[in-house]
Amino acid sequence: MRTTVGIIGAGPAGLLLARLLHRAGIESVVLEARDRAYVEQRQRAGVLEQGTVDVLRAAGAGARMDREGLRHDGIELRFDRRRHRVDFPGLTGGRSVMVYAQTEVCKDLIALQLAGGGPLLFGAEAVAVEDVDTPSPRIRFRHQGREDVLECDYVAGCDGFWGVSRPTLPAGVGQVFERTYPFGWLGILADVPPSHDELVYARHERGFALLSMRTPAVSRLYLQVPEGTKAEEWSDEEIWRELELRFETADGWTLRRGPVTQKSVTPMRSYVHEPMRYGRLFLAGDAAHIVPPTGAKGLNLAVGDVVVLARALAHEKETGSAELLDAYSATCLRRVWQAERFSYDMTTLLHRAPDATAFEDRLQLARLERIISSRAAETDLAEAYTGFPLA
Ligand code: RFL
Ligand code: PHB
Repeated sequence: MRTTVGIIGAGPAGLLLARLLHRAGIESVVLEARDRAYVEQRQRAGVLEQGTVDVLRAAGAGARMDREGLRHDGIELRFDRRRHRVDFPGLTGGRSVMVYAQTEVCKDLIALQLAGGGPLLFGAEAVAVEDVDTPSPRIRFRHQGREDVLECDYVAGCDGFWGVSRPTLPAGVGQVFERTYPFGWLGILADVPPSHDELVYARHERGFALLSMRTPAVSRLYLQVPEGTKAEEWSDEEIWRELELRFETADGWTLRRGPVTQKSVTPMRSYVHEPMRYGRLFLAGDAAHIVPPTGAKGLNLAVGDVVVLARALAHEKETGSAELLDAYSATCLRRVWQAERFSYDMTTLLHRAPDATAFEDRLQLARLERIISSRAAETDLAEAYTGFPLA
């Protein structure tokens, strides 16, 4: 098999890249290890930045998002049993975010790809990426019990943190910047209308909690839990009780309970691989970088990367110049590091480390007080949350 761009992974990065390339008249083939149902049901991100929304619309993938997505003009910060709303449009000159689940973004992009894009193979696991430092790289993959080869001009490694692309880089190529956290998130999906119409980020002595949503009838909630916790260790009753404690306010706010339909634990990590390119292999999305979910940036970064990559490939096709491809890594990393910084700040602002001292507790509260009492500090948060320019 032969194509121009071999794309490994049908997460948001790989699917959107295929779509953008198709619209630029560039051929691609997408290889996805898992089956379609798995990709469409894997619960993950929920918040799309304004820039991501604009890109999806321009790519022709915005119709259902515009019908069913929920526009959010703010978030609530909750601490000390008090509530503070951050007004995004008021602070940023009109910007907002969209709550529309990653599962739905993937469903929309898969439907478009299958209806009129290039090949998208499910159950096709890339096992090796070869010759990326030559003009004709190859992807070896397994599909329907057979070994096959995809020959291409470029390889896009969109295969997430655990994929094969990054590990195929020769030892000594590049540098890793990493930080792990001594806690994770226990996330639940519940069949109950969200208890608040905007996301609530709660800082509590018992740990962080987040109220989010999927639809007007489905809530998504998270609890900070110790590293290594298994979801089964928590009964539904214990989860609701703990959420109530952490969200409690002085004004009598109440949390609505409902049947829990899904439960899982996510570890937290900050990670960047530099550079994001080696020869004709371009890493995009989680394959190149991870942020802790507190800043809601992972999916949005993946979108930013593939916009830059698609533009660079189109530029090369039109002008013969590799100038933008050569700048790919540096262009993406500027935005990546801003998201790393913000996600780290939000995480340390709101979570309670197991070894936190009384001094650090007071500092956290002082940082929160600063945000709610200074328009400059609050604007800083609102600008970062609604998104940095796409490049
Ligand atoms: P993905 O989504 O991991 O997709 C990679 C795909 O590659 C496939 N794959 C392979 N295919 C073929 N051959 C191989 N050898 C392969 N190895 C892997 C995998 O099966 C998979 O389908 O990466 P991508 O596209 O870079 O997208 C990144 C996002 O998924 C991720 O950053 C976000 O989900 C992060 N994230 C959030 N991001 C946001 O922007 N806003 C949020 O509100 C938000 N919340 C979250 C999150 C992530 C979470 N978890 C579970 C990590 C909340 C959570 C709980
Ligand atoms: C989600 O809805 O899954 C979600 C929302 C905001 C975050 C992280 C996850 O910061």
